Amino acid sequence: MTYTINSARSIFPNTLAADVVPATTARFNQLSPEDQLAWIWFTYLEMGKTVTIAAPGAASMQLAELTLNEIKKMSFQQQTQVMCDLANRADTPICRTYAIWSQNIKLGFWYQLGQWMEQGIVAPIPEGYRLSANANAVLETLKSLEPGQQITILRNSVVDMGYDPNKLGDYVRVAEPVSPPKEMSQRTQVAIEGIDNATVLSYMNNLNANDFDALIDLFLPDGALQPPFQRPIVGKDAVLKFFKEECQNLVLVPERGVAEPADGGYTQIKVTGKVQTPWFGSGVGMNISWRFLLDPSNKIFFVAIDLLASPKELLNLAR
Ligand code: 45D
Repeated sequence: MTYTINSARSIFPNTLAADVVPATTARFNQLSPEDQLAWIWFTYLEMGKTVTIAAPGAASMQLAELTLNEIKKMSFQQQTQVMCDLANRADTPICRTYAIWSQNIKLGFWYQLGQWMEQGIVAPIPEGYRLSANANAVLETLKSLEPGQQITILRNSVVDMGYDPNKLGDYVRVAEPVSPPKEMSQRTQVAIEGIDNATVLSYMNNLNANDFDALIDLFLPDGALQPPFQRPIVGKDAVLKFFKEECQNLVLVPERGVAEPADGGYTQIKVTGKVQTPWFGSGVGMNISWRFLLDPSNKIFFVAIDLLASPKELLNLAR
């Protein structure tokens, strides 16, 4: 048999992903816009007790600067309206601008607004605001989760805001500039217990070095990558675009894995380990698995990245 992207998605079917993440996001999306904003604020305060968000780089902030300055000059009432519009996915000029930003620019925008809310420059969540019973229940669920799951839910809530990009027609996404890859002398090499496959090791090392051109060469022309809780991104051009827009400065710390022959001379490899995002650095290690399907020439036909249900899953290498 030959593989399709769809059949490749079910290699290593025992892998337990953190389904609580999409489930919690769905509950969050049922809340009113006011409640959503207040919920994010309380979550942000709650998480601030254990982890710190790193300030985004100047280059990415520049891309949101015009909008941020516009908001800074508004009255508290207008500022609150803008934030509610974003949560409401309304059709306004700011919501349309927001819609074409990359994830990191959206996060940087909110990072700045959060700072300004603390400093009294942007309208705060009204003192004494009481979350609805539903919002409270969602907050309690979130508190019980691992930090890696919490930040994923928080990120989801932000990236889904603004006008729906699917309704925009043609547009060009605004993303941070791509920095050059790390100097050879600065690069690190991973070691993965149980894995000596050169493609998998190069995948980790090139992503850690931000060397996206070398990284994409590991893929077949019609190869695909499936990020956590998303549909596969198919084809080299689309995958490369995703790497450049969303994957700078990740730290992959794969720990162990298993490799075995699959149909038609293919090889399937599962690796588990940690991933750190530049937003939280080593403060948050997300428990991740990579499920690779390599063709007979050792190129990547498919790789799925999953956020795991629990640390116990790091040891689950069953086929
Ligand atoms: O509304 O191998 C206020 C891939 C209140 C690539 C606020 C990967 C009001 C291939 C607080 C101001 C990428 C798939 C809002 C690997 C309000 C690959 C602000 C995986 C919104 C391994 C809120 C990478 C703020 C992974 C400031 C798994 C929120 C990466 C900030 C995961 C939230 C990265 C932030 C994650 C969340 C990053 C900064 C989950 C960042 C999350």
